[in-house]
Amino acid sequence: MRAVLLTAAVLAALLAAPTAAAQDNCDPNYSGCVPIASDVDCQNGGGDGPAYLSGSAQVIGVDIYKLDRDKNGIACD
Ligand SMILES: [Ca+2]
Repeated sequence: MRAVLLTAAVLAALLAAPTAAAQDNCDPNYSGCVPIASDVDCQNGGGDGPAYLSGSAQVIGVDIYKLDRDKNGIACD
């Protein structure tokens, strides 16, 4: 019984995994290409990186990098 539950949990995790690999290191939470990194900051902001977004991007998922400070759906605007 435990093995069945474990298998189900692994399958669910795999199905829920973002399909980011299809987009060459672009984070699926944003349209436009926001890099996948431990942290991403706006190029013109005062953030410490290690990755930066040049220009803006639309938030289509969760703003995991907190790039949309004014919550209007556009990151780094
Ligand atoms: Ca914004």
